[in-house]
Amino acid sequence: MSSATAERSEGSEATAAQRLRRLEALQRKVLWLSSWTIHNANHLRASRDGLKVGGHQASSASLATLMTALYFDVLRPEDRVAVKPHASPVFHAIQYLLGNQTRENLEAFRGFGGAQSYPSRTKDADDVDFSTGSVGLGVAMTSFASLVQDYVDLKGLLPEGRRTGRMVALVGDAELDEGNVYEALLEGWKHDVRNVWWVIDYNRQSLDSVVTDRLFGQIDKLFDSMGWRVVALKYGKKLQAAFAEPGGEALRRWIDDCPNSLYSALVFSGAAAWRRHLLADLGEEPGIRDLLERLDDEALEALMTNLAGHDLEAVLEAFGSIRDDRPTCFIAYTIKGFGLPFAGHKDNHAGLMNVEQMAEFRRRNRIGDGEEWAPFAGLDLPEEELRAFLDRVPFNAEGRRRYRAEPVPLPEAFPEPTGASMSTQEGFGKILAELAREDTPLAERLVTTSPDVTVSTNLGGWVNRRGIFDRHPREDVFRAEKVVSAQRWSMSPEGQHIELGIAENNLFTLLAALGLSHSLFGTRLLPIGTLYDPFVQRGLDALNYACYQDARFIVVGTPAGITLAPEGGAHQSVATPLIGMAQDGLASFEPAYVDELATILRWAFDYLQRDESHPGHDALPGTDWLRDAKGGSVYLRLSTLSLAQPQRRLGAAERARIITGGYWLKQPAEGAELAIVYSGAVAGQALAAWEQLAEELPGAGLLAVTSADRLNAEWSAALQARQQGHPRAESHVEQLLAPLARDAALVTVLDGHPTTLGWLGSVQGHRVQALGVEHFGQSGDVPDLHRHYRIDADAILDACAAGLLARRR
Ligand SMILES: Cc1ncc(C[n+]2csc(CCOP(=O)(O)OP(=O)(O)O)c2C)c(N)n1
Ligand SMILES: [Mg+2]
Repeated sequence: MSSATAERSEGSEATAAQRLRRLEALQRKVLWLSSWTIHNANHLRASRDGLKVGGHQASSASLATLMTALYFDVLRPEDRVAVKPHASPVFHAIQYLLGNQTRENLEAFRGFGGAQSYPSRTKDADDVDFSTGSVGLGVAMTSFASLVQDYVDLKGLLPEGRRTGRMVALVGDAELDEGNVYEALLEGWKHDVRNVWWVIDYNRQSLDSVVTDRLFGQIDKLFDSMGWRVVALKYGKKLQAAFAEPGGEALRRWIDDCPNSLYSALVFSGAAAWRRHLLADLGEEPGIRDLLERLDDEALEALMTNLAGHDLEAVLEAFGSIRDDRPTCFIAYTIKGFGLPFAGHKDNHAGLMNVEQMAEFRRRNRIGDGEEWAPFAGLDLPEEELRAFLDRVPFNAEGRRRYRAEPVPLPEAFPEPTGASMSTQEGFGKILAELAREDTPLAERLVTTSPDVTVSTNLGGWVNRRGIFDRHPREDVFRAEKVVSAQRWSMSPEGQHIELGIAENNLFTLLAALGLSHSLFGTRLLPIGTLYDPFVQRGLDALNYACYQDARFIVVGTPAGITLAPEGGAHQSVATPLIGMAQDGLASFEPAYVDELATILRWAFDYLQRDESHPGHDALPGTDWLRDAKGGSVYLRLSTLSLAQPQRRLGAAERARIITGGYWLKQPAEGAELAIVYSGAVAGQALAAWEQLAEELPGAGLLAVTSADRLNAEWSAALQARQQGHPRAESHVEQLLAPLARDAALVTVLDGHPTTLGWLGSVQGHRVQALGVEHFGQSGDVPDLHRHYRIDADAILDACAAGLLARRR
């Protein structure tokens, strides 16, 4: 070796040692800050409601080392991370040290407007990549985010100079009990996802208890069989060294065989308990007594708890060893509560250090009074050195990592399929097939996905023209073999439909990832997902998760309701209109006619792309209840029942009313005694009833509700505005119902739960007869079922009679 090379290698070794010391110092600080943040929230903020504030010191401690290594060394700005929900305090502490989080927010942890209990894209200020909270969902999200990254990258849609990154999940070991994780794993395998890291915080504890020993052998195999690399991070450097000494092999075997529960109990109990068990079990092994005599209590504890997940050097080595894009699962052995007084105790999940324990912890960390939030207090290294190190952290090098993307321009009008009779589902298919023909910016950014119901939800025409996305080109074998089929399913990186297996959780998680592409990757996508409406409930938590993160997508539930007659009870959705109304971040529509649908779709693509900079609508001061300014996602509940289409050309004002949620299909006379109100596919029945009634009651109205959700939201907003001193605030639905007599009867009807429209009576104080479906479905044909559930024209007329009668009483 030349002397210059020797010097250089000595130099770089010195640097590696320095790096380790700095990271060790920061790790201590991260553990202190995360523990203190929780302590402060529970003990130093005055409680006004007697509720425990909570927070998870033990779960946080478990990940302090791994997150220190990742954020301060391994991660790059293009990487995206889902942090285990209960390690939120560690995340906030790290961002605080990096200058991205304020002390005020930490002091207000779990308080109103403060740092969030669980990392939140929408509510936290410190650059959260993926929200977490409902366990398992953040994990799956990383796999789908990677699929979306490939989708935009392989199409050349990433903005100039932007690099692809790793999608990293920091996973609590008990999260692996959630089925959605395996649904995502399998789907990821089918799509050959790359660049995913799942770092499992294997502390062998969940909320209630210690995880079964036999589990992890299986999990290891499972990842392996899905094509993942599995890296076990089991023993730290101290233990590795001890294993090389006399008696080391026996010691290793003993730890390997130690049941999870016993190991956890000994971690909690400390040195005397370790000694007792080791002597009893290994006392006769050469070298063990020596070892036990040589080590004082502190050293023995440090050795026996030296799992790799708390050994920075071992962690850095493991992360550093990965240089390709193969999905990798790190099983990192850790200790729940590591470094804290309740380490290893099975009941520590929600445990908090008491005041005495915190005083001791403070002493060990050399934190003086008033220095609790000081970033460098109590550390062995000079402040300037650490500051300089933090200034050069690669992850933070480009500042905030959230992107914006310009909205995709939309055509002025949308295709409006014509035909005397059509269902909304058929109309949807035709509109998409029509959009697929043209090379517009909209068609380029549109991406569809469906869990094995692509054809039966009418996406076939779109897919035939735009193809299926696959990282690798694959031919359509049936087509190559000249088997006649209406479906052309060629697969390539250019394809614009992502075909999923039957797993609605995956559909909504993928929509979450596609719908955040503008923010995660700087490329705007306009995603549409389709599924059978009853199975919205199957994916509901993932839908909620997608909306909570403010992902932007259109979800189409079709077919819907009992109008899916022969399919029977389990396939007939009842509650979904209420879900659509109650789900925040989701504007729901149930159009009856195809021109309404085209109007709504055109608007939806615009609504999807709005953000705070949108001028919005200022009719209702003091509230953004309707989200018109900031936008959101859209849910369309569509039907396969063909309806005679009105022959009309909608004007701008009519279109605006469709978007606001309702319009008079038949205008009532001033002072009318009765109106029929309908939503969706029962339009035909409502119209038939109205026509019969019109002979006797010529002034009766027929109100089409295209969105109970938006009508209701705007009404709520108007009420709130008036409560807050804006007397002129008024909503569309109030204006709609104003012409009716004050004591008019309303008969509402839809193929779904009657409460969806029943509230309309409160708007002007009208009496309501609310028709709809309240019980599980039946198989049958549509006339049978409409009659059975009392949503046919006859039942509507009965309700009108009852309504008029009640009025006269
Ligand atoms: C879907 C869901 N169910 C239940 C909970 C409540 N819960 C929060 S943490 C937890 C156990 C987590 O254990 P693990 O993932 O091993 O994390 P650790 O705290 O051990 O690091 C449970 C059941 C939740 N957050 N989400
Ligand atoms: Mg655990």
